[in-house]
Amino acid sequence: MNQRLEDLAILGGKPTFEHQLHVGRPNIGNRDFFLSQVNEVLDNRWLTNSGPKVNEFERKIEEYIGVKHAIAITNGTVALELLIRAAGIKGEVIIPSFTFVACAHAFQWQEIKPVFCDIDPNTHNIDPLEIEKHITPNTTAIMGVHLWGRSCNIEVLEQISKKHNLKLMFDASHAFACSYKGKMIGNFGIGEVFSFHATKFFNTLEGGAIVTNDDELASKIRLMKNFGFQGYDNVTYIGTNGKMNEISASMGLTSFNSIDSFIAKNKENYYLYKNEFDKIDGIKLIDYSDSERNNYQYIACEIEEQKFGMSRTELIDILIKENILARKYFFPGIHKMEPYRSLYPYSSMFLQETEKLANKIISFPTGTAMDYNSIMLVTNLVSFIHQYAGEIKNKLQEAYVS
Ligand code: T4K
Repeated sequence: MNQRLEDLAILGGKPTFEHQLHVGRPNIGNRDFFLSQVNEVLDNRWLTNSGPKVNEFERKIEEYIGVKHAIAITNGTVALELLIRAAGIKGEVIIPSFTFVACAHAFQWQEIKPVFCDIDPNTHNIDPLEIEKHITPNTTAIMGVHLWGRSCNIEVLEQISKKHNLKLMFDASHAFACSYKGKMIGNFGIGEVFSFHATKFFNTLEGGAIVTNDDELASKIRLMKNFGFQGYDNVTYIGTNGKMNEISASMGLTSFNSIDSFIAKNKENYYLYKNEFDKIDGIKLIDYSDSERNNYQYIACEIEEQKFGMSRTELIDILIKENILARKYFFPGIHKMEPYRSLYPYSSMFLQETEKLANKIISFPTGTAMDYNSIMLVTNLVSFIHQYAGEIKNKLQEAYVS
């Protein structure tokens, strides 16, 4: 643990961690089970195209979420594109800017205009009170993103979409195994999308799923993810290749076996971080509601520069030198990235809360790769940095000038 300023790696000391700590370090379930599944896949000589592992994985998701249809897809981004296209969303769609860039790409890729709406600073999710000012005659849909796994204000979004005859869909990439008012996420809107990317707490290497209770929409997506084939030689619809392969589904089945322990570990990590960060002025970890099911997969904090003593960016620069790869999810906001910055240059006017949050958010490493000792080292270091923030900044300034 750093006792002196000179011990900080940014000031010439040895990094706290020999190896890098990552925010998205994958959770790996039972290796033997996974390898036995892979062996079965190889023995079957059925590697993709709705094989037995994908079918089993889809039925497991349906059962877990209590939803009628789960369609396993190559990744979360293609899943979004497919749901958007199958639902006939066109023109303009209202989405938050404070999220991962794929949320906008999935629309813009299909020449649908993403219209960026501000967030509620308390929830980090799309602010329902801001939505109506963005509705135009071209608006056809709203997409909420359950950021950090905390659900959007679904009830109010349903009211708004109903009032204006808009489709409502959700990006639930962060919210697998989470609930809203006791009902599992995945049951809302016309459909919802999960990401099972390696960095998600529940992974299929790469992967995603579309879940819906709409039979017609589900059949359409099943066709579209397989080039529109309805049986051999018969294409009935424009489609793409969005199929999950059998090895990814095997990883999904493996992740299912450990899902409770992954969540328990994330929860334990979350409360360790919370306990320590609550003692430090100027750093606030997001809350998860005790009355909902949560996966606790993000240790997302806000840094109040005045109280903490330095900015989020200054803190991250110091942590990276210590081999703690904390991230600025989701800086700077999609509207400030290309092509959106050039296409929609006036978006900033409506995104004050998004911009404020993007400048103070920081995500810390968690998951099964983190243990008690490493979390205590991280939190003690953050506490030390806070305590000596002024001195550290002066020393960095001196080093910069000389
Ligand atoms: N919607 C939302 C709200 C999303 O957050 C995402 C994805 C999507 C849609 C799209 O879903 P997918 O098409 O991805 O299924 C990462 C992930 O790549 C991305 O899936 C995720 N959101 C986003 C929040 O985070 P990057 O650019 O930060 O990834 P990268 O490569 O920097 O990895 C993050 C950290 O994890 C690094 O420190 C390295 C570490 N890592 C990563 C991988 C892949 C490992 O330790 N092992 C690994 O295997 O986007």
